[in-house]
Amino acid sequence: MIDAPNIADELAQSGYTDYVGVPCSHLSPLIATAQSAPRLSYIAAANEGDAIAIGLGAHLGGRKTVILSQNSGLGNMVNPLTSLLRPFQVPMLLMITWRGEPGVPDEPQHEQMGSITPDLLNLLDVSWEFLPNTPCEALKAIRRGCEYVDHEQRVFAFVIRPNTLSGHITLRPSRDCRAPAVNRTWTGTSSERPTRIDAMQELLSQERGDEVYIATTGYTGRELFSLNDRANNLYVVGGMGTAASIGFGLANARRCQPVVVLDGDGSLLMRMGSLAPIGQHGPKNLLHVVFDNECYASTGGQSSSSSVVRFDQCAEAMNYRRVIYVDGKSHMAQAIQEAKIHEGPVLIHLKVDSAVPPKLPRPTRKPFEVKERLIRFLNQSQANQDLLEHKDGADKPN
Ligand SMILES: Cc1ncc(C[n+]2csc(CCOP(=O)(O)OP(=O)(O)O)c2C)c(N)n1
Repeated sequence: MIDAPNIADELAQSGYTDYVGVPCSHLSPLIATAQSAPRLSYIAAANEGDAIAIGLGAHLGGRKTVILSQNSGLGNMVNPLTSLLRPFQVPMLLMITWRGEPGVPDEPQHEQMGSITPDLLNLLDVSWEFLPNTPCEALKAIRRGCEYVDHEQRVFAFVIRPNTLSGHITLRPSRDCRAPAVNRTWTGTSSERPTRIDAMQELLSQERGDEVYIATTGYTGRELFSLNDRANNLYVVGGMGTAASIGFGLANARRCQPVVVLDGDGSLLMRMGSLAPIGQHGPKNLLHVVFDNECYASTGGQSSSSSVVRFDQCAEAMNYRRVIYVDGKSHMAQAIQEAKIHEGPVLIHLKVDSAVPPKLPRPTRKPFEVKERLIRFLNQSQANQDLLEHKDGADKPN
């Protein structure tokens, strides 16, 4: 067996100090290590697909993330792996425990996934190897895996057999406090709902100028592109429902960078659980805008189930700091202004008309080019901020 703190030390030497995932009992020693060591961090994602999206957001902010998952969670990762990490060319390290290995007695629910795990990783074109269970070999393997991720800028997975990891398991109770949210409701009549592009225009007209916009799949991203294609935009063309987690990963990695998530009702309903880690970690720099047109406009306008959903109340229940509901054109500008000036996480649930401009263009740059452009923007804005802080410090009398 290998001592989990030794694995964490080796990973830290390659720059991996952040862990995100969903537990497997066989990962407990590593999760306990990540939770207790001062220089490490652990985020409990609601599902493994969201963990990948949080890792992508952190990557935008210059951090390296280890994704922890049981092989059952591979099913939850398939969409973000294929339609998010691949088109955006995002490097990432996965540690996946192997339940249901053929020939090893295990529970019936692990049998099928256990038997296809290596083939599934191959099919997904994810390079992988078993984590050896002798310390010296394991540490060498960790170094190899990290080098692969760095050099190839691709995903690499370690498959971990049960009882490979050891260590003290002190489970830490969560001591997060629930902050009472401020809840505001502005209602008009549904006949005066703005279109999403009008609402987006209002949002952009009130910007500071340094915000990053993460726009969800389909027409939302295309509308943002048509309004203003800039380096601070990310069009989440795949991985439907992951925009909030990507925004959270970035906001968490860059605490001074304002991040605005442009979400849709269909997208958020697909991954509602993603609100919980946002509420738990409470990034102050995150504004989550949900444009609710009560349908899947991008695929032809089929109705969604959001006509009965109050996303603001869901976010309040998930510990967002401020939630705002607005229905009607007349209050929109004021509601957006309120959302923008308060500390996050703020969620604004904006009821919009489902009309979409005709012949909406699609982003002309490839997803990875948009991502690289955004990373350059973020690095520049960090450099400007560092310069400003340095100047401020230099201006202060001794
Ligand atoms: C996992 C997944 N399922 C389905 C689709 C097809 N699809 C693309 S955009 C979209 C609708 C998104 O709905 P919403 O967020 O409400 O935005 P709207 O279409 O109304 O602009 C769907 C279903 C997809 N891309 N990925």
